[in-house]
Amino acid sequence: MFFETLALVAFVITVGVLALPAMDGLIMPQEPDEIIIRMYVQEYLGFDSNETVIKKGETVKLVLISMDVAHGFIIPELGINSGIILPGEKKVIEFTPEEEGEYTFMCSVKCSATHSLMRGKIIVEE
Ligand SMILES: [Cu+2]
Repeated sequence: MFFETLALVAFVITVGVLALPAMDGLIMPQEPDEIIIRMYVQEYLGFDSNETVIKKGETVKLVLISMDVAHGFIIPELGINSGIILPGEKKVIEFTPEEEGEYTFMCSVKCSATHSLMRGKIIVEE
């Protein structure tokens, strides 16, 4: 009986130790980092966060908010396009950068006379 109990205890501990790393992901899922970018007409501010450094291979959530008029958010090189974001609206785009580099983002809606100056960049580092 003693040895059966001992074997059972050893079994339970082994299973527990093996299962722990897997359990960790279940109990505390890794939430991607959020990058909040507010958009205003260029005459006022443009993108409030116009340069962001992120890590290659790590998923991020871009939280895009139009603060005044309708805007859009595109990163042509990454094929990212929010579509129109209406005043006060928020859109979330989740993506995982696969390549290092500097990616220009810009507004895709002609929102003011200086719309074409509305730009920023995301830098993807190793
Ligand atoms: Cu614009």
